[in-house]
Amino acid sequence: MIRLPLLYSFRRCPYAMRARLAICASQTRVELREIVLRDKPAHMLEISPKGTVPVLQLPDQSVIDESLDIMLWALRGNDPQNWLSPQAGSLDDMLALIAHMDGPFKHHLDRFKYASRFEGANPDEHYASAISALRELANRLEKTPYLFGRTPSLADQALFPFVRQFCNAAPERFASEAPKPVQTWLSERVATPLFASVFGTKWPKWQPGDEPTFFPQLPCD
Ligand SMILES: N[C@@H](CCC(=O)N[C@@H](CS)C(=O)NCC(=O)O)C(=O)O
Repeated sequence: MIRLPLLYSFRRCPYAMRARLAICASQTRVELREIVLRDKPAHMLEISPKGTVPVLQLPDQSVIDESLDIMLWALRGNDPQNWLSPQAGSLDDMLALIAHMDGPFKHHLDRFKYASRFEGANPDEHYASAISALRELANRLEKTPYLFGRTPSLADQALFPFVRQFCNAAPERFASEAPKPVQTWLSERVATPLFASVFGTKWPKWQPGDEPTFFPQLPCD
């Protein structure tokens, strides 16, 4: 029997979402184990003690437990839509933008969305700072339909799950305050069949002994 990579995932987590997007786009198949964050499986913690999803264990037992590394692993294996070779700019340019958004933007997003968990956080200030970070995306999206040119790339796919999370934290405010090109870009990303493939199914929580669940269930568009 051919062993598939094993992915510990959580459907709503934007980091896990970006990993599933790249797994789909690279036509990779994995065994998916859906977890809940408050009750992490012992095997997941054994192979990745830091306790975050996504975690990918390869058939040779090696482990990749950073979402961006999982994207790069999948796409370096097969990249039929050229996510790693954008039509404008380079992979390094995309990684720099992703790092900026994973850093400051996510920092402000969390302090807006979960203000009560951060002592002294002023949600309005963090909202404004997150909107400023989105202006950087808007500057690009005013020139081309996607962040690095005329076709979607790694940067679009790695980042929209976080912008979606920010939008969903306060949809009306996002509609009035977020830059319009970012709103259009986000609406288009979440309407794709690819997004439906990674988010449209509600997987039951995995328990040891369960029959394997394969992801994707069908080839992704
Ligand atoms: N840098 C990690 C971050 C992953 C992460 O923080 N995932 C969240 C869920 S969205 C998590 O697992 N948090 C652990 C917890 O809440 O217990 C990555 O890119 O994979």
